Amino acid sequence: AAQEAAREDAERLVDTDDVAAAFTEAYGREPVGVWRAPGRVNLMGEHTDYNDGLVLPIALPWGVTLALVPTDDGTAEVRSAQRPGEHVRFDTAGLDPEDPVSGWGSYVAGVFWAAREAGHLPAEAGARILIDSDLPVGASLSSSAALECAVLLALADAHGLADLAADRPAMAVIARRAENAYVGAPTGILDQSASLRCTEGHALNLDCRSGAAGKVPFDLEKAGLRLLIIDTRVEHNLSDTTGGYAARYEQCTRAARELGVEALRDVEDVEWALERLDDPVLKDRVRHVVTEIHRVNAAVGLMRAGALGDLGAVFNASHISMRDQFEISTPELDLAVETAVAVGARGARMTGGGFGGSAIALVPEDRLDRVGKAVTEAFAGHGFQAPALRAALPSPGARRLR
Ligand code: GAF
Repeated sequence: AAQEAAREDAERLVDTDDVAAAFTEAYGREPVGVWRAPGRVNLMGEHTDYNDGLVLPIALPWGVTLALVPTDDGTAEVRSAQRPGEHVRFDTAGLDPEDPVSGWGSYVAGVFWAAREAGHLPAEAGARILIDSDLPVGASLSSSAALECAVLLALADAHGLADLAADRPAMAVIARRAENAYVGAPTGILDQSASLRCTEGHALNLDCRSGAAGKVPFDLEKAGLRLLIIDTRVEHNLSDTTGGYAARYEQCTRAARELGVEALRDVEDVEWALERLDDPVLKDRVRHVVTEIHRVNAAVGLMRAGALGDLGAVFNASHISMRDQFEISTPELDLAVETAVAVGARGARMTGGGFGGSAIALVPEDRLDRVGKAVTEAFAGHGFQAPALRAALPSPGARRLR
């Protein structure tokens, strides 16, 4: 019962009217609208995006909801229900990536900066914003991208930037630029694309080089399956430029240079590449990226064939590659994956950037409770803090709610 209560609590969604009402209370006027951008889990294709490769995310039911009023006073004020008392204020024209707004406000300021840099947002465009979220932070479920995308979509709609509002791929590029150049996290295009371009009931088969994307049906209910998200509650931080994420980015770039290819996407024959590299670490990184891109194609093929249960084997292979070749897993993620599979999941893998965060498990409906219970018990047995468990269906991408 406690586990059920914890799951229901984790699945509680922010109410649209509550966000609008909180805005009115904070600013003394009604918002012009309410927007929402979801988090994501990536089903396959990890650390392939910045190698020009393929990814396969779904949007989550959880995300960032915000209410906004556009202004033309060149200032922005932002409040968050999660951080009461912290009022972020900045002049929109004076934003400078060399001296960024600090803390969570930097994601919001970064979007203003990047939208202006791209020539969409006039200098005097400001806003009053109230943010609420039902998406955990640091769980590798893309809370940063959800915040960026919610702000950008709301600005595009409320300031009448019609060209931008009609172009989701262009919006993803701008939201990524906010994160890379303003916040300073060297991430790829996966998370922003997922939040803006995913559709309900489908995974997004995205080619990160061309930006082309296809909708892949992912009908878990028809297949009698559930996607269990196991949040280890070990927080990861991608904006740590000295950390593991940035190191992987650098290693992949170096390997591509040594191989004389534009990006690791261009390696057609993994043995060819391994023969040409000396550094055993770079060999491992290349093996992961090249095989992971093939696993995206394998997963898409199985999904299109309606063979969702068979995805499990591809999940398992991907996890082993991330654990052993790319070295981005943690003891908690490994335990979550191994336990889930041992008690009946069809397959499991860590998802997102790694070094903490969440794993996903493909679980037959009638084994969902058993898997959740076994993972919780295994964590307790290892002295790890209790994981947060959520079952998710592929949900709609970013949208205006009212
Ligand atoms: C993080 C990054 F933000 C993405 O760009 C992507 O590289 C992912 O890790 C790993 O696939 O979410």
